[in-house]
Amino acid sequence: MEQDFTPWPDSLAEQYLESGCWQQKTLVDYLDKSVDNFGDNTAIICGNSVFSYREMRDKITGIAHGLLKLGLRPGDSVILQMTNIAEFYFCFFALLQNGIRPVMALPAHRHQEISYFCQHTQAKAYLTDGSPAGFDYQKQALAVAGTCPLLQWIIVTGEVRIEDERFVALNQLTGTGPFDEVTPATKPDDVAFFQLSGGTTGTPKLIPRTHRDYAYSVVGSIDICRIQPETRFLCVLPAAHNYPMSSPGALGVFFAGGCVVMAADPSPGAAFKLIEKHRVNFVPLVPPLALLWMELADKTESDISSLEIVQVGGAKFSATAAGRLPEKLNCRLQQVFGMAEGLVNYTRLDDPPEQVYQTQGRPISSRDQIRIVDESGRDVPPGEEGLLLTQGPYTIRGYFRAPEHNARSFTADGFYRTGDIVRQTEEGNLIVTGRDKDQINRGGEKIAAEEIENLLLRHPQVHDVALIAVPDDFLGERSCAVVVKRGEENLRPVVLKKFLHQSGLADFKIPDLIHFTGELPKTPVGKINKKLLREIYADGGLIQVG
Ligand code: AMP
Ligand code: DBH
Repeated sequence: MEQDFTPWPDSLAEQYLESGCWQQKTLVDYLDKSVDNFGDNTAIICGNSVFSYREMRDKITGIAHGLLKLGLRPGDSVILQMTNIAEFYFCFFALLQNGIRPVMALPAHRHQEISYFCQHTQAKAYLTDGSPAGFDYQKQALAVAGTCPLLQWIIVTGEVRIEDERFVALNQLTGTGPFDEVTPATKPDDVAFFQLSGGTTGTPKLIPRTHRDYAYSVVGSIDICRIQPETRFLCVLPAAHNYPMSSPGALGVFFAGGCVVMAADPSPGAAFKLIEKHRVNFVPLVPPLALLWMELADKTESDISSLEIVQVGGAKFSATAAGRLPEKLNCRLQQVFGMAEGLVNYTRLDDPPEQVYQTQGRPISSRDQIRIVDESGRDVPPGEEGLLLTQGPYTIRGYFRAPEHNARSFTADGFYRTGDIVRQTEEGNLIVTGRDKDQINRGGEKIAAEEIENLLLRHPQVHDVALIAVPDDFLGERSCAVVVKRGEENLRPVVLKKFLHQSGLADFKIPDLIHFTGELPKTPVGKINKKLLREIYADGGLIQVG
């Protein structure tokens, strides 16, 4: 039988329970504690709308009722895909309270990804934006429904613009209240939702996270990041991503009684205005955004002096840029090296500056176990580079319904193979030095090479292809497809890009560069030699190697 969820071994589970890492509380219980303690505090600011904790609670209760009225039930899966709007969190908590499991799709995901999530989880509903600027999610939902017969409901914020009986407006579904309380239909050890892995294989991987493991990582992060009721957090990264959600993320802010300011537009100009207007003091960024902010900080007319802590994570931030950030943005820097599978590392706010600039920090918990090993799985000597393995109270033991991949991604004793190459300093901090997984990290956006290669191989004029990372000053890495053409006819890069776009792939996964070659170099065992390809194309394919 396909494994939906791989439990922790009993001996570890007992330790986590006895030591108090795992609490008998759901993520909704933590929010409700804030509703009790900080009911009148502002929880969310989104455009001109402001919601106190009590108002947020009412919204959640209304939606929870509405979802039950539609016939959705505990254990059902749904797709949650929204831009940065307050409804995202209302729907998230309403689903959790009912024991309905959202797949945390990103706004950038398109037909290809969404229909796969629907099919893989047999999703019954798809909750999305009704009227965002820029992209028509309603139209996309209709197309997805066409290929996913199990999808019964498409729930949209704003007005329904498509005549189809499966479409319902979120407002219409929930009415205005007052509402009775909804009996929570979920337990601390249940899978609460599915996070997404950047992946390394042909199909995206879903990460089942339980209430208690996720709550532990969030609560631990609140302490480390010093989140308090006074925290004013700007959410510029996609809200569903694990990092702005949980490290400490919006959940950390909600559980501490602080305020989350939603940024619909991630451009620095718009973000700076929000910082000034709402006196934002905390923000998580990815390296390219941090670089952009640093460049524009002294040119902006907005007053961004309220910023106290800027986090940078998701991809390697260079020590040089890190060293400049505090002065440029007049704040403290925290580096974050995390993964949706679990383990999160932070530099601490009172670490000496060189540790904050040069390392990616250390784990949240002393119960996070870390091993740094060589190719044969033996521990490397202290301070040396190796592959990072980890297990702990909030790191998964298996992906959702992926037995073959699980056999490769976890060691026999259950350590997750992160695929990251790191070394550990004497103080215990990790420095990420490389990667041993077939993935491109495009400024924090992860691309699984095999997924794109498989799609390109469907094009009649593509005989063979390898997707590799090439260095980029701004993004850190860009993606480059090296293609061996079939036949004599001309084939232009734009044709392949269009082909991928038309197959409904998220834009960030479309190769930045496409090069044609006569043959792909192979290793002695006959695999494509990506290491050599990366060397050849590092400089735009101009240097000759070997
Ligand atoms: P995912 O497993 O898709 O959630 O992506 C997590 C991966 O992002 C990690 O395993 C790293 O490869 C990468 N990553 C995240 N944060 C950092 C960081 N601060 N420095 C370097 N790589 C990072
Ligand atoms: O890249 C990530 O996935 C990531 C980065 C920082 C993450 O999941 C996190 C913190 O929790």
